[in-house]
Amino acid sequence: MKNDLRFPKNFVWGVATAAPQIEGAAFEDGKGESIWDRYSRVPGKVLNGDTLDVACDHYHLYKHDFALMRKLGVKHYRLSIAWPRVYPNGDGAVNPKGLEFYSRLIDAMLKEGITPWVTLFHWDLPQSLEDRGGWRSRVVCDAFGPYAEAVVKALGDRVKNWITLNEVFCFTSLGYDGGDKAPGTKETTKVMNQIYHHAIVCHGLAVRAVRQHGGKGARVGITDNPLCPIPVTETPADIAAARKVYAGASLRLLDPIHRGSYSPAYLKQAGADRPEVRKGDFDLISLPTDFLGLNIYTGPFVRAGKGGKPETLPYPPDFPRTSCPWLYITPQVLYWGTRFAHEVYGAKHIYITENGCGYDDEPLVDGEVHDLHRRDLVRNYLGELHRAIGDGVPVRGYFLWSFMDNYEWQDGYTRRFGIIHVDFKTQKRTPKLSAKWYAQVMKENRLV
Ligand code: PNW
Repeated sequence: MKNDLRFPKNFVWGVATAAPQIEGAAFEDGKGESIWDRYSRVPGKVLNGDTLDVACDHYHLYKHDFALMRKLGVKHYRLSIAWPRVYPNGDGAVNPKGLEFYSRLIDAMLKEGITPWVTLFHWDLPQSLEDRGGWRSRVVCDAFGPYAEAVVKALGDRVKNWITLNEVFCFTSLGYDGGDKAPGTKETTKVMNQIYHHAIVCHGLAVRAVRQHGGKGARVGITDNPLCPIPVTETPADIAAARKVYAGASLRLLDPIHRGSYSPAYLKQAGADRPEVRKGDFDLISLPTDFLGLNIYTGPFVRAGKGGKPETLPYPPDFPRTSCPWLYITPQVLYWGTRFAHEVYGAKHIYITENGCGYDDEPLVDGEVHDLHRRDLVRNYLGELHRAIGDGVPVRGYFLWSFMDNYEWQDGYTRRFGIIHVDFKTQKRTPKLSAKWYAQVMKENRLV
């Protein structure tokens, strides 16, 4: 076919999940309490009071889940390690059973021919650390370094792809700045800047751990979810305006990681609220990485206003969205989000580590789920990713969020992001139509 939407040879196709959202077994085999275990029990915080206690029971069903992945032709799987399973209190004594579980998990995955992509932190901070200041305090960095080292040492012989942190914005701003994620507090600007600083120090500690203990062929990067503005019109003026908004929104994260210091623009903006930086912090923060992971779901529209000044337009009330109020359907975000990362930060190996959509009612119809909305959304987004690659943006892979319906944080089990349907009463898994479609995409390496 002439206009075949084929992807590059060796393009990495995968699916993604995170430990707290699928594992369950929240207090089994010595696992400690996480801030989400605590937060989910605060009345009114999570829809229906859903907890992470059982989730998809992946802790017990993982072999079954990997067999299902193999059946769909999944070759790459992004998962996360639960910090409180490895260190129940965040630091102190390691829990051997936690490490043993992940060792078994990796073996089972490899047996099915699936390559692991392991995220060291996907939001489930040990509650004990939160009780001692959490991300506000340097105590998190002191604990995260040894945790990252312990995990890389235990699994580094088999795991070669490491992701340091998942979506700093979500576990910092949405957790500590009046948002709807754990621990659900509201801090000052100064504290927020310090929290971001601790996060990027932890990123550096994880990079160092992989370099020191990851063995041959180990690769490491962060997964960020930067604000990804879309130019209203693809003209130089609107593109420049959108790029400006993009760079301005990344001053606390991608910018210092890539430039090795805080920019004058950031320091001016922060003023007296600038974070305390210790000697050597930026040596860690700016350690070279091998790839950049991006979670991209949605983005605002920007145009050049008066004098070229960027203007972010509000979405009109009827702009199409998924069941998640924040997830406006904007396929072009995959084009601009990857292109700006390449242009602004020189990212040379980009992976979309998450993209997908959440819907509420996805009933089984004769043993199937006809999630044509998901199939349509993912196909349109992938078309824009294909366009980016065609324009020379170095995108190397794509992980669909999520392999299966799971615990969608404050939305509990109501919101379904999976391409596999999960009946949370029986734990039965049913591939949705989108799973069958995506299996074909992975197999043929093109949009079908
Ligand atoms: C990501 N926003 O979260 C997370 O990495 C996943 O754990 C999560 O299940 C998935 O996306 C779906 O929500 C996000 O408000 C949460 O823009 C919120 C936002 C973006 C990503």
